[in-house]
Amino acid sequence: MDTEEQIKEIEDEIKNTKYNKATQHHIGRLKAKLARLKEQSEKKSGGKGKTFAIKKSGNATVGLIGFPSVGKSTLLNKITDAHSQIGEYDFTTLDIVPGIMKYKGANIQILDMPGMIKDASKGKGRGKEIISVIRTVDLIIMMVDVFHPEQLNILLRELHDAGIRLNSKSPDIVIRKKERDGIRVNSTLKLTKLDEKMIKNILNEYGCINANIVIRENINEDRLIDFLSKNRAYIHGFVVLNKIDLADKGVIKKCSEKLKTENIPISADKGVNLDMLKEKIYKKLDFIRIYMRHDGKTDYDEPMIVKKNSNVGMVCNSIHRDFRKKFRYAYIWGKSALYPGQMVGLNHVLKDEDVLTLVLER
Ligand SMILES: Nc1nc2c(ncn2[C@@H]2O[C@H](COP(=O)(O)OP(=O)(O)O)[C@@H](O)[C@H]2O)c(=O)[nH]1
Ligand SMILES: [Mg+2]
Repeated sequence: MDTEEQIKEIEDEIKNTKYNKATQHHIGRLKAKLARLKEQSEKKSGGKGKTFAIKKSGNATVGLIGFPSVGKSTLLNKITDAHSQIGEYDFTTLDIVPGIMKYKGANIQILDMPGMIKDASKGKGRGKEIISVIRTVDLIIMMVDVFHPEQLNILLRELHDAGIRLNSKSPDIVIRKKERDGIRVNSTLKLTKLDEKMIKNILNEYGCINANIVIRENINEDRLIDFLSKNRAYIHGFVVLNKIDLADKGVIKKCSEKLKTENIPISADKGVNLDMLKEKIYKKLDFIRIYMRHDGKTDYDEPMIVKKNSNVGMVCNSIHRDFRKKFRYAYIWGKSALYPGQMVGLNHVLKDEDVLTLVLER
């Protein structure tokens, strides 16, 4: 039996087994096995086939996904400098088209992805290639047709099956492997969703026999498996409802309520709510502003825009490749400084509105 057949068999078994006290440990183990097999199958197919070569640029990258013809390319053309082909038939956009949106001093790269369809994560419609790019973005926008709110569940499922965990943090767990003594579980709070036996079963499935594990949230088996899997990506995302120019208020409201994910109604074609959308993208990306100071003068007009929790080294990188090589030290004023004009190195983590002077080798 090849890997794909094994995956199918286990998926069927999970679907057909009633979850109760008697079966829960077995199901937990099956889920872990399934995650392992999927990892293997991904590794195998990873080498084959074309991948999209997307050059990242700008201060952050946003992936725009959705069914064919929901209006992704129309939106990209409206809010960025790109010229993506727009079609009245499906699958106009066969490659990923990047565009840059300039907003509040930030250059935000937006990727118009080929239409996502059901089973993309299994490789349909170049799904695997698309997904490998989505994993690397900073924010995901899911575009849904206002008359088809059901599209969202399919997109969410595809992302989930591809190991992308939307709007959640990586599990708060620490594992330390050791030589013997089996698995010892410590938790800082009461675990109500899984017991020690389940934890051990799942760890064993991942080849972990001797380890101390510290769990700091009330996890279930799925979160534990997420933690142990290597291919998980934790990314923020929200929904845009497009083509609201065609719908009356009642339809829009109903659609918006139906979606449990945060959403914003727009018309890409007629340009409705696009400023609101830009502001939301900017806010979600969580940028900070760094004012550069040279020769005793601070440039307050054009801050450097970098991602939250960036350090001095990352700022160097975003100015010029050579800056990091030539870096000697930096001076810092503002919220991240212990005192004004503190001398710091490349690893110093910056805060919003810090003032920074870089001292380089000549
Ligand atoms: N009425 C209306 N039509 C739109 C809107 N956005 C896109 N369209 C139309 O929908 C079709 C598909 O658009 P396109 O951007 O190519 O979709 P994509 O496949 O998601 O990239 C085109 O005919 C667009 O003109 C919108 O906000 N309102
Ligand atoms: Mg398109």
